[in-house]
Amino acid sequence: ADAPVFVAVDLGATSGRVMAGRVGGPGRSDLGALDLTEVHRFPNRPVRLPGGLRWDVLSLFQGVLDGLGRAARTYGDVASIGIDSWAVDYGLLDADGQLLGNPYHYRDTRTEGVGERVGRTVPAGELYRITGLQHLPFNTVFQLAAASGSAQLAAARTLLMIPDLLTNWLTGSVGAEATNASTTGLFDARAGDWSHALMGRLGIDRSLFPPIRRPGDAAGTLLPYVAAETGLPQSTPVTAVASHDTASAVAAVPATGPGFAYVSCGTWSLAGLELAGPVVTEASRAANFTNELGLDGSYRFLRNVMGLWLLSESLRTWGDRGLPADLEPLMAGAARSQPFAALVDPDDPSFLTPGDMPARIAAYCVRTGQRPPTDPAATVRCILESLALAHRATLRTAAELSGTDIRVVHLVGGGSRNELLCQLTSDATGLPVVAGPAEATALGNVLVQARTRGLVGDRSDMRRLVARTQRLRRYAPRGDARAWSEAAARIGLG
Ligand code: LRH
Repeated sequence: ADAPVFVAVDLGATSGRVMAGRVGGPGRSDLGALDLTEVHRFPNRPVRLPGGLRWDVLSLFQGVLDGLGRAARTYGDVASIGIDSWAVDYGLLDADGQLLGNPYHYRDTRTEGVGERVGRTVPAGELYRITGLQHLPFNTVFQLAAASGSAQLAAARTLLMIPDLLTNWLTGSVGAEATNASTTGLFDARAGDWSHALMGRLGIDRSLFPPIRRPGDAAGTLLPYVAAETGLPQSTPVTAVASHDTASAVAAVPATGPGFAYVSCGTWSLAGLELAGPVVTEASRAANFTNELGLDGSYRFLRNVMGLWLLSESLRTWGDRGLPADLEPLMAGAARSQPFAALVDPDDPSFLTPGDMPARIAAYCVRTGQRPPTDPAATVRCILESLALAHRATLRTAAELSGTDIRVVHLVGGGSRNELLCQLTSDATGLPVVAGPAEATALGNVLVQARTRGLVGDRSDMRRLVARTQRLRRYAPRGDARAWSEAAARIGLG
């Protein structure tokens, strides 16, 4: 018989993917095998309504069903299905279990200034000591505070994070997967469970939050209408994976020893370390480092860097204007552009919401006394060098705050395909960079499912398997370390 097929549904901010993964199994190498095939890919296009920016969650679910249908036609049965997506966003269900409206997009502006308001009830330092979470304006706790008093929230009986919502539509089961729950700002990082005390103080109804389930837990089998629509047997199990995409990605980082840092690079660059326990010192709060729950009780000590969002929003803007917006020639142009001509702090709040990114970058440059980039290729150069500088600053701070030595940087996710970004990250950090796999998130999703069948062991086993089977690229630091230090100082990332 062939190795069992595991289906990973991975929803990102710009596209959704349904992937089929095979792990080990009879007739395959004793050393273990791991391969991943894309079954279906569909766009994720948020929609602006009078009430704000929303996810088109119905079209995402249709994309999932289409992908499952294709998997059924290609493979017959599948061993199990797992769903992961971006963090912090949620859908609300009414007393009949029906979705109340389209989930808000975390880039919606309704949370502006809400963090400060919440801080008057629970001071930021206290919130941090309980949740270990970095302050991001869109953390679920702030979204709920922004929604306070709304008719929708009043009618809500259940809150489901995006992967849990789609799991509910596939199986009818209701649960809250732990890694994603840890990004809400309502989760006790040390206890590994919802903080009912915090909910009470903030006037958030604790009965909205379903019981926690852990990666590897069963999450039900397909409802009859899903089986009919996809052609998969009704008995097909859905498995809770590390449903926060970053948790799945870091689980599949192909590190083969200690002393590694990672940059999970896509729409965001999540840059940091994996630790055995949370670091919730005043210094880590001041540096805005987060402690998100990872697989098997590990912690991701990291900071969100604005990531390739700066590039994708720029490409979108140029495309809308009829300017050349093909990535390849722009990357070639960026590689030839003058180094360090213009630099930005990628985490400047002006870059967070959708809009004309090249104009915002130019405005940042003017504001900081720099000559703005003169053409799209120079803008791309500015974005990539600035990201490399933010990776450098973030990893240095992570090492300092946790007392760890970094020997190698693993750059995973879609950004690992960007050779210039990988090289610049190596140059800026002065460290070797191992790039890939680009689909680390889907691999992490598959591996957690495979583990429930005993096909792979603990985290280090998973990582060795990824390292042995996936194509990786290595970059060594080049260039002038002093020039990078000076560049970092120019934008306050020194
Ligand atoms: C990356 C990610 C990240 C969160 C952000 C909202 O996709 O999950 O870890 O901070 O989306």
